[in-house]
Amino acid sequence: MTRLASIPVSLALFACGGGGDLLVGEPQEPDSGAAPDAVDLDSTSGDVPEAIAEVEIPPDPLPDPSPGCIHDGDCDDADECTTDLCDVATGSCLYSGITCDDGDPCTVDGCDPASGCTFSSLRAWYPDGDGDGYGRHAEPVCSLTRPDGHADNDGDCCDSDPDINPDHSAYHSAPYLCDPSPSAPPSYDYNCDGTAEIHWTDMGSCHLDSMGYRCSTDNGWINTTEVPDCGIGGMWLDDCDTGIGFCSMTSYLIFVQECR
Ligand SMILES: [Ca+2]
Ligand SMILES: [Ca+2]
Ligand SMILES: [Ca+2]
Repeated sequence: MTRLASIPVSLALFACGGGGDLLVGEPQEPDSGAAPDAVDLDSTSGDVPEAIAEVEIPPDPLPDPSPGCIHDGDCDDADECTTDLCDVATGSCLYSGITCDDGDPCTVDGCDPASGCTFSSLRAWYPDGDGDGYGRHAEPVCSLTRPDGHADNDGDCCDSDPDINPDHSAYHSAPYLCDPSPSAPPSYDYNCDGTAEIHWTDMGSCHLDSMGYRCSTDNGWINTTEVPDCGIGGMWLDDCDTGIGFCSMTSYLIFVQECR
């Protein structure tokens, strides 16, 4: 009977006999006295059996041990909320949390690992004593919603008079005193922009045209070289008239400079 054998990968070719016989098998001790097992490949079919090899595959070599960090740049935990440091002595990375504080009492300080410190704003609210919608300059209250008696700005320069605020448009010939700050000097800054804006700034004059026939009037301050300051009175040219070859004032008003 023809035998097929599973053999190690190392095959030994013993003989290539005549008559076309091909004997393949494991080497045998020559003095064993026993005929070696052989595979007679002189089969009637002529096919050569396929040898089955059992090969032991050695394991992959172990990766090189990590050399550890050498400098801070070797350490990165991909967290923007930590400071990445290398302990050179041990080769170990150290990650410590950062402090996020913008010093603004009206923000909530936080940290996003992807982007770092975050400061979400609360709104600042200022006390509004006269209820005109404008708060006075003072320490704000920080809140998402408006507390009673507060405004979202500090633009009121007199928080005891609801008529004095940035919306005020009229000019006045007399200053105001703001309670409860009697020590503050009188002010013409009715619209709280920090300045006393003068209302009447034109200088007056009468003009005769080049032909000498027509007289025109530039209304404004006369008999002075400077525009009067707030609350200061003066002559205000009202009208001019034409004579023969001349142009002269015919009327004037007494104005008191207004400011706001
Ligand atoms: Ca106010
Ligand atoms: Ca006011
Ligand atoms: Ca003003």
